[in-house]
Amino acid sequence: MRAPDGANAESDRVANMKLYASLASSFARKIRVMLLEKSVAHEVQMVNLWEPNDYKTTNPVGKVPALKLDDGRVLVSSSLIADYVDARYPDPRLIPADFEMRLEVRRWEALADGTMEAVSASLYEMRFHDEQKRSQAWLDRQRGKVDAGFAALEPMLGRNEWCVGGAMSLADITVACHIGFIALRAPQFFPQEMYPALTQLWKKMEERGSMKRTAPPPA
Ligand SMILES: N[C@@H](CCC(=O)N[C@@H](CS)C(=O)NCC(=O)O)C(=O)O
Repeated sequence: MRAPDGANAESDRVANMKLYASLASSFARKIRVMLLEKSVAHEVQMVNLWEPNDYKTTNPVGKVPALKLDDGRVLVSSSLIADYVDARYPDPRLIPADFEMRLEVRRWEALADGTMEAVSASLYEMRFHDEQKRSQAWLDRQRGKVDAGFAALEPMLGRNEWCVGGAMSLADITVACHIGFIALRAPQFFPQEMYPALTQLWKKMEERGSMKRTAPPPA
């Protein structure tokens, strides 16, 4: 399925690149939101990760997102793609140029991505193993990472309006995309009452047009 994800304003910049995503992926949503915030026109190809397909010819590790550049190279990993998108289309900057601020944004992103990866590991265990074959030790290990991840992020945000500095950045986008997925598909991993600051940021972010246009469908 193809969807014109970015193009609805005359001012949209034209780019010959193709983003591989899935409707539910919060890692892909990070990039979709970035491109929309920057009004960069682009093509999106939705990949059904759970049906047989030839997607490995594009991304050998079979994950979304991937970004095919106009010279044919394919970038994999949302963090690398985010770097590329922000450097190539710096208006508005979502990864600050200042070294310390940049480090903070990347620190937030890595912690939020790592927390989401532990949620994913649990969901894959439940998807691929019947109840009798599931490893409770594995599920407990992942749950410990999720709880510690959110417990670390909550005080980092505290009473601040944004994760880093005085403006929205990739950090806010990453946190909101991952919480958005978890709240919809696996709310047991994010008890909202335990994380009021993150919950408030996520809800504020969901009001943005870029987030509304990329909201994941219910399971
Ligand atoms: N570290 C990767 C994680 C991407 C990821 O885990 N994507 C999931 C969808 S949310 C995926 O493609 N899963 C399919 C698989 O692992 O086979 C990134 O930041 O892009």
